Amino acid sequence: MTDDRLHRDNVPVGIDAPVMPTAVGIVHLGIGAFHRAHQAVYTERAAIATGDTSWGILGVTQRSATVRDQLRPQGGVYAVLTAGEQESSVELIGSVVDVAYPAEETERVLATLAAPTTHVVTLTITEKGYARRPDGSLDLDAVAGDLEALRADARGETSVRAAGSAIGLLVRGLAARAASGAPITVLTCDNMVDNGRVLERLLRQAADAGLPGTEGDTLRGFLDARVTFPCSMVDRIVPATTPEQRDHVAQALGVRDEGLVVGEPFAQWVIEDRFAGPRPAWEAAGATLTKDVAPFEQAKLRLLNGTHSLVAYSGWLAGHATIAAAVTDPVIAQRARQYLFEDALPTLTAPDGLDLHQYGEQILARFANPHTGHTTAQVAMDGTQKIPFRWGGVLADALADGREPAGVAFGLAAWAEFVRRRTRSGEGVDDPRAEELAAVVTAFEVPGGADGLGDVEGLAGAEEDVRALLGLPGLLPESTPESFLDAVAAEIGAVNR
Ligand code: CS2
Repeated sequence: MTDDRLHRDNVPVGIDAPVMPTAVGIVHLGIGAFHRAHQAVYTERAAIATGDTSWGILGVTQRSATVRDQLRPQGGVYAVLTAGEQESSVELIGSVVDVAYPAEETERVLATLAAPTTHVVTLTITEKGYARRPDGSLDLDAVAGDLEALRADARGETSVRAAGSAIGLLVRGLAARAASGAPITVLTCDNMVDNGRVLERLLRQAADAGLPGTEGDTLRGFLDARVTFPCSMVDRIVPATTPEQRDHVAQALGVRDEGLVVGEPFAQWVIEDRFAGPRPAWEAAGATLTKDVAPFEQAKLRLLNGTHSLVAYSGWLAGHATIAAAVTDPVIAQRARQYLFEDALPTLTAPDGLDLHQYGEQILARFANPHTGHTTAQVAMDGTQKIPFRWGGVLADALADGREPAGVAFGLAAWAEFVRRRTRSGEGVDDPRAEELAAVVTAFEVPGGADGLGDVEGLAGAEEDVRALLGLPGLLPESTPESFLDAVAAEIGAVNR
């Protein structure tokens, strides 16, 4: 096995050389695997198609330095392994120029956000990165340190404080840019309904709370006149890269790539055409620019992500490690179809030119691709953040239409059972509201457990736990009737086969 590291100056022969950007035009907040397998690839291909190399990306990590430490020694270059049903391929991506870790490099990120050569900020910070309270407003406690830093920046304090959140970093970067007033587009690529509007609202709340009164006039005026927040829908299945995949690609390339990402062959990007200034020609790489993203976004969130979550929770409970194994389990496949075609699809208006039935079938086929290795545990993360966007709208619309969606009930029972089991076994769940979830679950004493946590695998007390979990503020629409909660409780047996 080779120890030689992939680098801009060490590109293996027999593979297309990556693009060498000549400037940084984009700052990307939240450089995880998804960005590297999606927007960075579109940016690379747009540069190849047009010859315009001025759209290099400065990637910004969130809480850890891992991606910086993977990519900086490689000059930003990494490989994408596309894992198809029939064949796989590897390509090199050079659009990421460097990666910054805010805990150590906030000053550099702020300066790049303010630089006149930067025209676009993109974000993939996941649902929880938006620091929303259950009612959707900005969690001011979560960004308090950043708002303090915003005031310190405004006072011209010379030592720059490290940013503690993406929203905080962004509001400070925009405040720094407001001085020159150069227009900028802030383009969120996270899986949320009306993602651009959500981000704009939170950002304005941060600005108002951080710089109230006349102190904030310049920033507010800048936001009103020079900054846009388009919505966008992104799609590509991108699992966490495994050490085996890294070894496999090292063997194929003859150099080691610590920044390798893996994705399925399918990719889609639909962007609201509302830019404040210049942008890359992403359409040259296959992106769709449109006036109205909402129908695409709704179809994707409700059909793809909603089904994904159902398959993940019920699959995990049935002992399936991967989405591909779960979705080919006949019981789960049947409930996934019920949710997709009977619950979610009738709530949607098809975007122009899209056949929703075909789209639904294609989604199920994509999930069944065993080569991506996407795990049920990965998709099961952060349920409290995802459920309102994926199932909430389907549930509200179906109820308004006089239907109680049986697939949503099954999905919710599977989520609640997943939380109950993982909490009672002591493993816990990966969710920003995990403590709240645990408090709800352990509030009920369950007989039968020597450890005091109760009978984990059995169903004693399950109904109390499940009903209490569904009552979590912000999880289900206000209009949810008691009879639907009964329907969810009635599925507990089915998710525990
Ligand atoms: C998944 C998404 O992890 C999840 O919750 O549903 O990451 C999904 O793979 C992507 O949105 C596909 O575009």
